[in-house]
Amino acid sequence: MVRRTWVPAFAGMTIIKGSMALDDRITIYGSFTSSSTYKPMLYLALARIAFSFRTVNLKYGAQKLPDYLEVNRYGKVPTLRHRGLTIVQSNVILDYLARATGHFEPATEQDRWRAREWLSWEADAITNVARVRHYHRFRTVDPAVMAYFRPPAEEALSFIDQTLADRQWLVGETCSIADIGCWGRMVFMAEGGFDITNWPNLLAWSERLKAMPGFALPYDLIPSKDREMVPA
Ligand SMILES: N[C@@H](CCC(=O)N[C@@H](CS)C(=O)NCC(=O)O)C(=O)O
Repeated sequence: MVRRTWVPAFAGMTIIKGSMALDDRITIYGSFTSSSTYKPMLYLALARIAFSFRTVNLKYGAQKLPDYLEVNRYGKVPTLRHRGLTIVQSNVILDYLARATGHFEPATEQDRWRAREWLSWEADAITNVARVRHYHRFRTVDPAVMAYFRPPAEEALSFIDQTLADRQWLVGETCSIADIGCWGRMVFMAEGGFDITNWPNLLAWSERLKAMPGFALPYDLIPSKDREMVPA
C-alpha cells in the first residue's frame, strides 16, 4: 500500500514523507564500533523511523566475505538497502535519507548544497579524528603515525568549534544532515584522546544534539546483533 502524504507508517511511531510503501523498510548493514554506521543510524533514530539492522562483524572480517562484498564492493560498513536500491558511503546515505524521507534537510536550496558541502569536508577533515581513534583503540602504530594525523584532526575540530561560535547549527537554524554527519564521525573522539572540553562551542553543540528526542550514543544505539529497530 502506498500513501502520498505525511502518514504514520506504524501507529504512534513512524512518520514518513512521500510515496513510501508501508512495508518497504530500510535496512542498514553496520557495526557497533563504527562511526560511519552511527551516522545513518542516528539520522533514523532522530527521525523516528523504524528499520532493520544487520550486523557485519568487523572483528572477524565479515565485511570481506563474498556475501557481503556483493552488497558493498568496498568491503566496508555501512550499507543501506531500500526500495530495491543499495546505497553505500555514509554521507551518500545521509543525502539519500534526507531526500527519501524529508528529515534534516535545510530549508533553502543554498543551504541544502551547503549541508552537502559540509559532508564532503567532513570526509576530508574529520576523518582524521576517526583515524586517530582507530589507531588508538584497535591497532598499535608507530607514534610518528599518530603525530602525523593528530594535528589535522585537531584542526578539523577547531574549524567546527569556530563555525559554531555564533550559531547553533552548522547550516540554517535547525539540525541538518551536516550536523549529523559531522558529529557522527567525531563521536568516538574521546577514544582517540581528544577532550571535547577543549572545544567549548563544539561541546555546547553536542549537548544540543544530545537533547534531541531519539538521540543516543553509538554503544547505546547500535546493536551487536541483527535487530528490528523501533524508535523509543
Ligand atoms: N567513507 C566510508 C568509510 C567506511 C569505513 O571506513 N568503514 C569502516 C568502519 S567505520 C569499515 O568498514 N572498516 C572495515 C575495513 O576497512 O575493513 C563511509 O563514510 O561510509
